Amino acid sequence: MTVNIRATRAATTAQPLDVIALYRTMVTARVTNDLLKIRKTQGKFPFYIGCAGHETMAAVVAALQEDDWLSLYYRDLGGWLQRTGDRYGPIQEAYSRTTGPMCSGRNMPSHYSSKRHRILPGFSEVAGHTPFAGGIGFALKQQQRDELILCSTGDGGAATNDFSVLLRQSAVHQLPVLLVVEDNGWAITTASATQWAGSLVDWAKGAGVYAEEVDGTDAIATYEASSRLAQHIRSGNGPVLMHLRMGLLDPHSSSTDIRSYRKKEEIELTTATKDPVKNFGRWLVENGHLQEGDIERIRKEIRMELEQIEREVVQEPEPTAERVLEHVLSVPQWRENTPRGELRQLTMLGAINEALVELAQRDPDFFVYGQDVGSPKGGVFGATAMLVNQFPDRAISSPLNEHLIVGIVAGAGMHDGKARCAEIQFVDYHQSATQTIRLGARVLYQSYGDWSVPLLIRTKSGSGGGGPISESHAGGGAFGHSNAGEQWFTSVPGMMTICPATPFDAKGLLLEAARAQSPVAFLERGRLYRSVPPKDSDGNVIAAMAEYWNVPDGYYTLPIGKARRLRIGEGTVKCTIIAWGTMVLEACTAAANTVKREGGAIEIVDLRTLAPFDEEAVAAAVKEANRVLVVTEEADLTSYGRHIHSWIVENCFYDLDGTPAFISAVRGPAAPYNAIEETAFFPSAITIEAKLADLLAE
Ligand SMILES: Cc1ncc(C[n+]2csc(CCOP(=O)(O)OP(=O)(O)O)c2C)c(N)n1
Repeated sequence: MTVNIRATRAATTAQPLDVIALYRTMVTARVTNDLLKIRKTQGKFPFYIGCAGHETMAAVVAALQEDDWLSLYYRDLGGWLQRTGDRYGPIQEAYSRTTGPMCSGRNMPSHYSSKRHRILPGFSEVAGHTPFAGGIGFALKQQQRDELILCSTGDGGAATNDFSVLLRQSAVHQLPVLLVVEDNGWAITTASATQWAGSLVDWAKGAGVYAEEVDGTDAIATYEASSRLAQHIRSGNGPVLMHLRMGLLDPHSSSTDIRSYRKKEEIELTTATKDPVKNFGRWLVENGHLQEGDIERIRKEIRMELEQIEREVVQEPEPTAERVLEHVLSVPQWRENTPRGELRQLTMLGAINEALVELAQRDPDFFVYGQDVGSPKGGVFGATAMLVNQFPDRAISSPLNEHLIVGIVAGAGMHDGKARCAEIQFVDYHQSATQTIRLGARVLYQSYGDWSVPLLIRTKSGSGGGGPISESHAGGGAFGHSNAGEQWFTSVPGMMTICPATPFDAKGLLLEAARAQSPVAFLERGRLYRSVPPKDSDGNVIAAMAEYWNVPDGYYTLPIGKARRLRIGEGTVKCTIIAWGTMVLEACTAAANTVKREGGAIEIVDLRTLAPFDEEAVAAAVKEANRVLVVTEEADLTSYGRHIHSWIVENCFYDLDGTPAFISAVRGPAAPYNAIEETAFFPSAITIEAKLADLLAE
């Protein structure tokens, strides 16, 4: 039955609403909740977290358009049902069946997600989804769409850094975002008074986001407010926060005993006054839309339907063990191409500048987002200077918040499946964004291939502040500006890590990385930004490397996951050095000096892609040389370099005639600023040459 809501309350722009359909959806949510709660108790599956008290989210979603986006949290079964009409999905996920539309049985129940229905993946990390929602909002605004995104979390979720990031993203860029805080008074056992000081509405308004408190136990009031607030956003008035006051009718989850932390009287009062399904049923009867007897009849009907659905679902297949590694990572299929453009000698910075302009030329939606990137200087290192010059609106300066940057770029990528570029000034500072990066990398696996997060993160890493490698020391990057960084990204499943050593590779790999569907960390070494080809100690340029300073004009790509094998000297290969980034240049110098003195050849395997690395090339090089040295500029702790070293020990042991050697930075927290101490911190051509001498003498 359709009711013109305008007639029920004054001064609202709400559309006519089918109140009976909405009621049935809310009852379906409650009955599903009650059924699954019991099944968990009966030991049918290990965990359940419910929606009882939060069914009004169906009314919030009902007030939106079908093409609006949703980013829901685990209490939003009502929102799921209202958007999708799918009653099977929640039961399939509870029983972890492959048919589950959210995670194909891979995640706990109640992690709502559906690309088809524009529902972003939910995470167990409370409010972890919220920075991604800001990115969707950013893309919607960039593309001047009439759509908005609803993003919900609990009162505990409102206290997270992630939610503060969403608030700031929304406020600073005036994004079309409806932030909903579903305040049921509890975050497990902690009362909401602990989550924020004063008023949530005032907090949001102080940040520049219009906010209202709404009675979330009243479906009609919630629908009306949602309609009006959605209209506010759609009219270009910026984001809105809706503080929805509700009650939690069940314990936190199937793992929590409600009586252990809540008083009997409070539970009874909540049940009597804050049950939105009961309240809505009463309203429907009082207003003549239903008879008293309809309430129980509808509940029973729905219960029978759900039990039938459950009988079908338990017959559906469970995942097989064989699929456990499916949808971990999506590496772009490289299309062979021959660079045809004119060759020019460029620095790595020049090559990166060109790649970003190429990307902007080829895709009107591509942008670079990060601190200072939109200034005429083109970011602190000048990597976006050409972009600013040629496409000023595609180099967008951000607030000083790396978490915020990653959320915007990741969410914008999820919007249409195309990577944009986040610039993080120094890799050390990506750390506030770690959770968002890890979650982004997990999405493909978690959603069993439904969602992916194309996200290209460029960042200056390793020694050096951008000066030429020919400088006598590593550049004085010191604490906060010289971490290598690979140890942070290569340990994230679902992520690629690239670290070029030459301008030619930097351009070709950056262009390929922008095609990826999984997140990519693109590590740009500060000492390589303006480097020249390496030389031996007599000042002779090493020809095998020098050619990679010649960069073709125009578009070309290089394959991700392929190393380059460089041979220095002639004759038998005495040793192979596995390196990447700056250490490739240092290794070239060390190798050139060594073969000049001792004859023969030394091979350098420039990994170029660190994850997934080229196992074939490493194994072949070790097999040929029978001696290996791994060089990394990471500190000597658990590191990516140690991983490569251990892989060689495990997989190439019988090809080795000597101890597999390893050189890294020392086991210190970060490179000191003073040149003498800094030089002692990092490996260099000198330390590599000394190690080679030991190795060849073995
Ligand atoms: C980042 C993070 N910290 C802690 C937890 C453990 N945890 C799970 S739910 C929850 C409470 C969330 O409370 P709230 O946001 O108010 O939502 P509610 O469950 O009350 O609806 C906590 C602390 C988690 N999952 N994620």
